[in-house]
Amino acid sequence: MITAPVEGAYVADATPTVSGTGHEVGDTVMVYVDGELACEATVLAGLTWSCKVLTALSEGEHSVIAVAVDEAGNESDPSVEVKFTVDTVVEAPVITAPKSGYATSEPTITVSGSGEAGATVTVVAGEASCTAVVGSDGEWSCELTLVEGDYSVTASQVDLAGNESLASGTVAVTIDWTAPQPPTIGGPTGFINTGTPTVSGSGSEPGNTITVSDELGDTLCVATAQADGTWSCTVTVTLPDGTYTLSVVETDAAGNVSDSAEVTFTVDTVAPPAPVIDGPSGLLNTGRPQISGTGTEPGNTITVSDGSTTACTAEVTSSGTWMCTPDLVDRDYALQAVETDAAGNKSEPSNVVNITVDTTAPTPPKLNPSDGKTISGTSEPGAVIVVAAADGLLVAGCEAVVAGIDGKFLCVLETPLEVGAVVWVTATDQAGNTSDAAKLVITSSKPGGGKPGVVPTGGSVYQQGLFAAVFLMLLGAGVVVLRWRRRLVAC
Ligand SMILES: [Ca+2]
Ligand SMILES: [Ca+2]
Ligand SMILES: [Ca+2]
Ligand SMILES: [Ca+2]
Repeated sequence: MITAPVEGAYVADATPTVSGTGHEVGDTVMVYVDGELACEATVLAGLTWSCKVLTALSEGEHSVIAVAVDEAGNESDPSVEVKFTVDTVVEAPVITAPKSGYATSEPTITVSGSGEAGATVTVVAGEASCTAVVGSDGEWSCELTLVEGDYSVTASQVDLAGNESLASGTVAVTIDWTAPQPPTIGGPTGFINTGTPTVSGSGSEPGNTITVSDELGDTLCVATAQADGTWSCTVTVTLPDGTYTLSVVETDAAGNVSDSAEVTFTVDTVAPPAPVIDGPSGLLNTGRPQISGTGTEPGNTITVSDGSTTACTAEVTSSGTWMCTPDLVDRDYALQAVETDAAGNKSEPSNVVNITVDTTAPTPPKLNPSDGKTISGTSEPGAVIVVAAADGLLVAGCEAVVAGIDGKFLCVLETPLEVGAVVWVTATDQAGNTSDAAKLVITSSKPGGGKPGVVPTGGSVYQQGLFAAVFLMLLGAGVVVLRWRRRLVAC
């Protein structure tokens, strides 16, 4: 009879050894596999025999019988047929669950997959392992209990014939039952002028999910923390104007949810009304005028501009007024103001205020020779000419004469001056800038006679003393303030 392989055995050898027992020492045993002679053996002293199949058998089920032949050539009845399976192959099992990248806060995970029916699968993850027998459907599963950490889970199997497989592909699994820190929020803060703000932050665990919710708990947007820990998402519904406190939580891959952080801001999409510039306007003899006006909302910013150039900025006071002082060079300006609220909403422009800055004094008047009865000469058109005596007092009849559009002027003295008398003549432009004084010596008793007594200022003016006299004089519709300086003119 055949004692090996046993009925139903799986053998991992394509040329298995068949062995058995006989009845007479020296008998020859003919071993037939699937009806073909596979090998011959001799019954030994212990009445045992064995021989190794000579030609490799195919994978799969086979049957074997043995027939004994004595020295006389008599054949026995065949032995009981034994069926066995040759199996020299085993593939690595496949892990189908969990998928690589799986993270959970549960300490126990079920690992399942496919393998060779009947094989024993061993799953390893770090120090932990579990085993399972592959069912007839080719499926298996077992449970691993793990501590927190990142794992590479692999499986291998040993089939019924004893063939040991290589390891399966690895599956990355994370066990994590620690909640993240609440997210750090960067904004928005204060006033914003959009109802669909972008909420952002930093310092989160890369890959974590950031969820922004309103006071009712409804989700407004969701972000994923980037590799550098930053995140941002734009609110997907339009928030009406108002103040909001949104809560933000961070959820890790294992589903652990942080405490919530809060972000508070005010949505304001309404622009303020246009402000008003009160003044000043017109001709100015300073480059630093105080521009003032009224606004609407205290704290708002007023920007005064000339075209696209900002002249100055101011804040609307609690009383609704504002004032700022620009630095302007001599030229014409058309100033307008815009009011910007805290959310950045800009009003329509204000009224236009035209100003002309003129800080340049005229050159001293050019004086004609004088006979002491009239003073004449040329200056800047429109300038106010003032004639003063050596003692600083204005000369009656010549207190204020306006140069014509050709620049010429002439005044008649109420009391004629003596030959040799000295007067000082200044020109004040329409912006109020006063020239240096020109000196005139009365040189002739005849009009236009004698040598010119005028010494227009050249490069040799030096200031000997400064007499400041303020004269208020009514001129046309305005009051012109003149400062008169006495200067010596070198001849
Ligand atoms: Ca196998
Ligand atoms: Ca965690
Ligand atoms: Ca507003
Ligand atoms: Ca001027």
